[in-house]
Amino acid sequence: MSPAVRKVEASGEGRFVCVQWEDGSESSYPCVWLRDSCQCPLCFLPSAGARRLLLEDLDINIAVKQVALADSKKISITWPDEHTSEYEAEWLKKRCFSEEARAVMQADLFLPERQYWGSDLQLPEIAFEEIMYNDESAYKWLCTLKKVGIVLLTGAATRQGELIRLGHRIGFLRLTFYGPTWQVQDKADANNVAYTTGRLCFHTDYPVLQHPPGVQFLHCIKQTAAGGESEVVDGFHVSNKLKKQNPEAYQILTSTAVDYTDVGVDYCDFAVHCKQTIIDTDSRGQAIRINFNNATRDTVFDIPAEKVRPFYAALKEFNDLLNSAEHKFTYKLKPGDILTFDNWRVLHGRQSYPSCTEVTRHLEGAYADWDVVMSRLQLLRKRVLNRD
Ligand code: OGA
Ligand code: NM2
Ligand code: ZN
Ligand code: ZN
Repeated sequence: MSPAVRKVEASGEGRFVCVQWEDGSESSYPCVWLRDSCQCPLCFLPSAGARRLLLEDLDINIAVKQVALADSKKISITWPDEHTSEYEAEWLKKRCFSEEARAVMQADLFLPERQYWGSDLQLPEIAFEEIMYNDESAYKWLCTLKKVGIVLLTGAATRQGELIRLGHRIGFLRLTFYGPTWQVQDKADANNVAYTTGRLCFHTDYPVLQHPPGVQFLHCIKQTAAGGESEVVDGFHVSNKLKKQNPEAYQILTSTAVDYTDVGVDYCDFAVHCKQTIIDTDSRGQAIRINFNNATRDTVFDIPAEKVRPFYAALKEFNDLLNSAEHKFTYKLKPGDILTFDNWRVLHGRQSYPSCTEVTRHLEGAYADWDVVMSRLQLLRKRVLNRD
């Protein structure tokens, strides 16, 4: 049921339009925003869903000349220059400026709900072919990926190329210097510590990039008999714990810019440098991205000498929390498994495994950006929930 308007009037010397709804509630809209949001073909290009009106042509002191109820589902405004605008009731209701209404809209757009986890994680699992051909399954996959940060896809073919298919399913993959997809296996003269048989301690991939990949896919094609287990930990959950346990350490990790470096040749030659805080936070102090790979952390360290040891102490404390039995979850990938996870939130690692002349373990990896994943998630949601 779409909302109906009972009454509409100008208020605040014509600088606001006040809508009284049939259910008795009220919404107040600033005139400058109403004029800016005019949906007429002069001000708005429907084929692009975008504003044509130029900021140069917007008077920020504008007031309404006249406001009227076109019908119970539409209001119309005449502006001082005789331009007229119409607004649908439902469109207005969604854009109500009350704190509650804004929170509902923001939750719809950004799906901020998080489910924190520790060693008790019940690793969410969906069949790979299900998400490839069924929209409801694909929707469930991406919702869970956003909320929990990790989903295991099972039953993929044990050959290279399945992640390319997965990339087409969401839109496209993120190309990096390691190629469109990359092969994690023991390599001679490895250009990355991941391409050895060594243990990888908890890390996020690619903090040396200014915009590290948001989502990571690891497809197990071949698994070694001994070792090679995967470990994952909820970096946001652990960040909250650190903040409580040692606010000073948290403050250091959220404010110290750490240098990262990666130099070599792969898809093409590269020499990349970047500064990142280990824990990125939003304006409310919430962790929103972990940027930590001990392997690519530069020996160049651009902080005063007396701050160095306190930084290491803070990083050690974070690393200890990540590795605590309470927080980490261990799983050995089987051939055909594709681990999909939030590379901004979940830190991952692997146990070492014996080196051998033949390849005993082979994962194919790929990245996607959250922009692409969230876009697919929104489109699937509209289709599955049958909304437009
Ligand atoms: C990597 C990585 C995990 C593994 O390649 O960055 O973390 O299990 N690999 O080999
Ligand atoms: N690989 C796996 O930060 C990193 O170096 C992550 C990237 C080589 C594509 C590893
Ligand atoms: Zn207009
Ligand atoms: Zn990695």
